[in-house]
Amino acid sequence: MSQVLPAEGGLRRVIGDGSSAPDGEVDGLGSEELLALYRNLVLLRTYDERSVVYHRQGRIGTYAIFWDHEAMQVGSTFALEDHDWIFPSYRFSAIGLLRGMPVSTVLQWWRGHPAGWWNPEEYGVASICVPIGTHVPHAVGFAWGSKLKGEDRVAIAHFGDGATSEGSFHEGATFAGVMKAPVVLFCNNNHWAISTPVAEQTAAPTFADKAIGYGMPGVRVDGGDVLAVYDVTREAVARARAGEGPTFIEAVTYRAAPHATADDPSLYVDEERVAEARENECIGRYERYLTRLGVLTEERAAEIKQEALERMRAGIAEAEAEPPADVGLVFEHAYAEPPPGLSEDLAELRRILGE
Ligand SMILES: Cc1ncc(C[n+]2csc(CCOP(=O)(O)OP(=O)(O)O)c2C)c(N)n1
Ligand SMILES: [Mg+2]
Repeated sequence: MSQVLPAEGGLRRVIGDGSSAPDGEVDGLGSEELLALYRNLVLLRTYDERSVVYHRQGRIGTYAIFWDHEAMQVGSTFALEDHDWIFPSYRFSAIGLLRGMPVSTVLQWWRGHPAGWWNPEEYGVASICVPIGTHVPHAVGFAWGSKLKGEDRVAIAHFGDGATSEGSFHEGATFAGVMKAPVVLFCNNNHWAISTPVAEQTAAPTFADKAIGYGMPGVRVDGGDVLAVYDVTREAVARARAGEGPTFIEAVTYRAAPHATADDPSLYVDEERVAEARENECIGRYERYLTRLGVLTEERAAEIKQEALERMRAGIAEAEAEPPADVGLVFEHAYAEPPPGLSEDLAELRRILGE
């Protein structure tokens, strides 16, 4: 097995461009696995594109778009065992679909319906984390705890470039290094934290350079190359499982969509780089790779896209068929001993809602 190199300058890449950059390959992936990766990429892309439409139709709330971030989610999840745990940020909200979570569950999360919260043990996927970086110590603590219990589990935490400026990231990474926790710190460097560019986020040459300060290897990978992401994550997971401790992965991409449905990036984004990123988006690249390999035909690709679309249609129908949640839930579980007046507030709310 190859070694993860500390803070490589260049990006790991497997998929070529069909001309001057040659295609590589990854050990252990036959055509069935290569197609499974493709199916998962398409599922996430379809989820994302439909969600933007559902948002515009008023059927889900504000939504954090992950267009062209699919390769990072699919490649890294494919490198895990089923009993390993994933700690996602809001950017990777639908990563549970790769673990068999129903589409309707994730849609309900974005609809603010309690049915959008799942039991993490069921899928090995923790709750979607909205506060930036606070799930990094959770993932590290989970991994360290698993190690103490003699379990064979690895945890992976997904966060953005901006999250590396947070205290939670620092605390989690410090702890992971010192305790040799079996964790993978997966940083999606999409060059933006809403409108803050990476140059204002750190003075370090790369985010992977930060790893050395925590005593762990840092590796940089092309975040749009699903096979390279799989490969680096697989190495990091093997390292963690072998008791050698954490790895920091910097997966590099350029955010080609707004931060979320409430954002207007035309005020700050570099349009030329967006155009370049859209041209080179991760699914098209992988489709062309599979076609060169003779693994994918146009008909097969069309069938896979149709299947994903049908899953989404069924998912939104299922979500919308669910009765609205009881507003009383907002008041429950907040206090062990509810303060006086809370029951009056609930009664007032019920009156306003005509219940
Ligand atoms: C603790 C905290 N501070 C601020 C915010 C507001 N906020 C939401 S997304 C975001 C940017 C995060 O950027 P990055 O970590 O690069 O992740 P990306 O959105 O690019 O995936 C900020 C500052 C928040 N959610 N939590
Ligand atoms: Mg970012």
